[in-house]
Amino acid sequence: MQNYDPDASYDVNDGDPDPQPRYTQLNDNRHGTRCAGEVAAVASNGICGVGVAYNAKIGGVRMLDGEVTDMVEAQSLSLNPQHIDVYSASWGPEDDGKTVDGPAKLAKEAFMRGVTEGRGGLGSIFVWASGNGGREKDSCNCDGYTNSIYTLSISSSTQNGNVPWYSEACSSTLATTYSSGNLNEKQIVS
Ligand SMILES: [Ca+2]
Ligand SMILES: [Ca+2]
Ligand SMILES: [Ca+2]
Repeated sequence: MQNYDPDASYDVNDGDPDPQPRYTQLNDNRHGTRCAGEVAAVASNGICGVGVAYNAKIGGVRMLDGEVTDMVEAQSLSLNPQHIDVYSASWGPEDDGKTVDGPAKLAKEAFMRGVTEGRGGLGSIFVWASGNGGREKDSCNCDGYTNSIYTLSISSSTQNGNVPWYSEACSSTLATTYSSGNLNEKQIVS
C-alpha cells in the first residue's frame, strides 16, 4: 500500500483511475497483484515477504479484464511515460501453440514513442513475460511482443534450476529468473 503509486495506475477496462481487480471464483485476476508484491512489497511489513525493489513505487494497469483491442494495448503501454520508468507486461497472444500474433498499429506506435520519448528521452523500459505455453509447445519466437526489439523478454527457472513445465524457451529471451516450478519446489509467494 505504501509503495502504491496512483500516477502509475489506470483502469483501461472501465476508464477510471482505480485498477482494483475484479474478484472471480477462479481468482483469474490475481496475477498483477502478485507481480506487484514480488517487485515492490514494502520491507518489514509484518504481513508477508519483501519486494525485490522494496523502495520502488509501483502502480497497476487493469487492461486484460475485457476486450483487448489494439487501442487498449496502446493506452496501457503509453500510460504516463514521463513518470513511469519500467512497464512490466505479462500478456500477449494465446499460449496455445497455434496463435501467432503481435502488436498492431497503435501498440507498435506506443512502443516506438516509449523507447524514443519516454523516461525523459532515455526510453521507456518494457519488460515482457516470455509466455506460459510450454505445455502446448508454444514458442515465444512466434509472439510478436516478446520478439519485439523494444521489449526485454524474461523467462523463468525453477528453484533447482530447471525449465518449468509452463515455460517457453526461445531465442528472444534476454534473461531468466526464479519462479514457481514443480510442487516439491519453492514457489513465488506474495
Ligand atoms: Ca476501476
Ligand atoms: Ca506464448
Ligand atoms: Ca524482446
